[in-house]
Amino acid sequence: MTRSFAEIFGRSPEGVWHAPGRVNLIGEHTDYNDGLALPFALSRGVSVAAARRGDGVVEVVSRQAGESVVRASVDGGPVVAEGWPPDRAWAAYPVGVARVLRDHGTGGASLLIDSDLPQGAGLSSSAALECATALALRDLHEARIEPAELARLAQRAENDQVGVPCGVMDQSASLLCEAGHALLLDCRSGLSSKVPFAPAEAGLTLLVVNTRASRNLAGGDYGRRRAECEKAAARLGVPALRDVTDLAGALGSLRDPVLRRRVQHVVTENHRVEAAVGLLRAGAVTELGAMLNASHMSLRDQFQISWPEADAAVDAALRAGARGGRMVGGGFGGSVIVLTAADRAARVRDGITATYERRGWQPPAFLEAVPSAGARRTA
Ligand code: GAF
Repeated sequence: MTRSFAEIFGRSPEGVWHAPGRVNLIGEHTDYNDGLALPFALSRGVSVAAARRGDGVVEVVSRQAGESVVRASVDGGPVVAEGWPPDRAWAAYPVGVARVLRDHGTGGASLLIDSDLPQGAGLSSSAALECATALALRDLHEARIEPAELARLAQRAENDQVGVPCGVMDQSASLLCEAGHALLLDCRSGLSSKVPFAPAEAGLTLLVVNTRASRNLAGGDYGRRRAECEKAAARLGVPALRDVTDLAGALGSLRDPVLRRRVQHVVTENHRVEAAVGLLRAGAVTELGAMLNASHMSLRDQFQISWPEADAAVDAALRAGARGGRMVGGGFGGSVIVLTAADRAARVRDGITATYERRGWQPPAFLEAVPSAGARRTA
C-alpha cells in the first residue's frame, strides 16, 4: 500500500491501520434496542494507509472504487444532505467519520483504502471502513479517544453523515474484539467483556456462507424494523425493548400482531445471547448449534427478515449434519453462519452447494471464520 499511496499522493504514508469485518454469533437486532450481542472479528477487513493534512481537507482513494480521488472538507455538514453521486457514495463513510471526529481533535488526511471483505455480504464492510478511518485519524492527530467511544463516534458518522440508522454493534466488534474470543456487548451501558470462542479447539468449524443475495442497510427495511421496535417500546411504556421483563404480559397488551412478533424476537434473542455466553463459558461450544437454530427461526418467523437463499442454506446445512445455523446481520440478504463438526464441513458445504444448484442460484461462497483481533495499527 505504501508504494501506491506515494504514487497517488506524492508522499509517503505515516502509517497503515486495519479494521476487521465481523460475524455476529448471536444477538441480532438487539443493539438498537439497548440489548445484548455477541459478535467476533474476522481476519478479513479494511486497511487504510494515511498521512495527515494540515488544511482541513480529507482526500480518499479506494482500490475497490476505481482509484479516483474524492476530496472534501472536514468542516462540512452531513454528507447525506450534499447529494453525492452514486459513484462516490462509498466515500461518505470515511469523510463522514472525519467530519464527526473533527469535534474531537482530529483534522484532514490523505487516505488510501483497500479491502478484502466482500461487500453486501453482511460482514460489516461499512463499519470496517469507518473504524479503520477513525483509528487512523485518531492516531495521526493524537486525539485521546478510547476505543468504545470511537465506536460510538463511527456509529454516529453512519447515522448522521451517511443516513443509515444502524446500532453500535458492528463498530464495537471491529474496534474491541480480540483473537480467540467473541465480545459480549451490552449496548445500553456500552460495557463489553470477552468470551472465549475458538471453534477449532472444540473440533468444530464455523462456516460463513455468502448467500449471494446482496444486502443494503440503506434500503429502508432495516429502518422500518427499528421504527417498529421503538413503537412497541413506546406502547409498552418502556425506554427500550431491553426493559421488557414480562414477555407474556407484553404480548398480551399489544394489539398489533406485527409489533407482538418484533417484541417476541428481541426479548427472546437477548435471552439467547445470555444462554450462548453461558455455554461458551462452560466449554459447551457444540451446544451453541441449538441457539443458532432458534435465533434463525425467530429472525425468519417473528422478525421476518430472512430471505430464501438463507433459509435454504440453513436447511441444507442441517440436513447434511451441521449442528446449527442462522442468518447474520441486518437481514434481507448477506450471509449465513453454520456450526459443524470439522470433519463434516466438506459434506455441509457440498449439501448447500447442491441445493443452490437445484434451485438454479449463483453458487454460494464459503469462508471459515476464525475469531480474530480487532482494529489496530499494522505499519
Ligand atoms: C446491521 C447493523 F448495522 C447493526 O447495528 C445491527 O443492528 C445488525 O444489523 C442487526 O443485528 O449490521
